[in-house]
Amino acid sequence: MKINTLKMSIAMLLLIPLGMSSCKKEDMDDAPVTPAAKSMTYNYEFNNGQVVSTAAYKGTHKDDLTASIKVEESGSKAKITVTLNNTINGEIYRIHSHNAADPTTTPNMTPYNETPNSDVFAQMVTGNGGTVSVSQTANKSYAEITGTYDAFFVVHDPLQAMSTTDISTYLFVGKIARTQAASGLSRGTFNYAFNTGQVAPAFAYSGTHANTLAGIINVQELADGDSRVTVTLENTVNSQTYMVHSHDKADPTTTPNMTPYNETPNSDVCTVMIPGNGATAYSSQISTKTYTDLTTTYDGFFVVHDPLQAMSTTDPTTYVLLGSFAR
Ligand SMILES: [Cu+2]
Repeated sequence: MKINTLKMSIAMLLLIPLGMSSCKKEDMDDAPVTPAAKSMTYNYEFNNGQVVSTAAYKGTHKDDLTASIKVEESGSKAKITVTLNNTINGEIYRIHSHNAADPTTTPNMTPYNETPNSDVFAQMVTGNGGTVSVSQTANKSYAEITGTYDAFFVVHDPLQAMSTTDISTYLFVGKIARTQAASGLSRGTFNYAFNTGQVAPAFAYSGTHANTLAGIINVQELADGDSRVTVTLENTVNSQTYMVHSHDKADPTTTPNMTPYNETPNSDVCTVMIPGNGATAYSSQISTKTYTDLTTTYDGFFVVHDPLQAMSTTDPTTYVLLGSFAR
């Protein structure tokens, strides 16, 4: 009995402050409260083959573009806002919701209707070099859009003819308004300063090109095991074309001109031309080598040839950038 009474007293003591605070709370809650409108944001990675492994984006758009979809409850409807980051100034991006479909029933065996669902989302937005957004209020509720509506979010490439069947032309593809599974695809960034003799003092650049030029290699792992290699050059000379190569390293006692590399570039790794524009310019290609191979075992030189003098494959003092590839 005594023990039970003591327990009750302790319990009552503990309850008193709780009861007091809950009284206060009730007082404050007397004013009517509007429930907050629901909202969810979904992030999308660039199309590196996450949805269809054989259809990673293959085109000339830079792969640092990212996208997000914000769905907001707006009365009985859902307002959908698509935001694109790192857009190209002046290019028109077509952004669609394509309803999912049984591929055995569609004209070209696509797992979606080729005609976008304009009652949900079919918009275009003009890039500005940075972040742009475009919105549409769908004819469906927030719960439908985020729960039962089954469609693909597609951003078409503005830099090539629009296709509704070739997924490798899609900058983004994924189920609309659903959390995207983490792809786990690797991306590496490698920076190169102007060639002042970092590889060998005797190789330091000699010529008239400004030494403000710098380079970046991005290696993006693709779902099918290939890689997308993108080279970005900063402070390029306008109207000059930069030849950008990977030259496999080689034993100089075995090469025709005793170069420590093969004079023929490796076209499966990086052989691109970058048109200078007075600012930042880039180009990319697909390599059949894996991300791990390119960034750990592949042994080559990253070479940017000087566009302001005759190209030489034996004289490294004509190289404006020179370093080990993807290291
Ligand atoms: Cu070369």
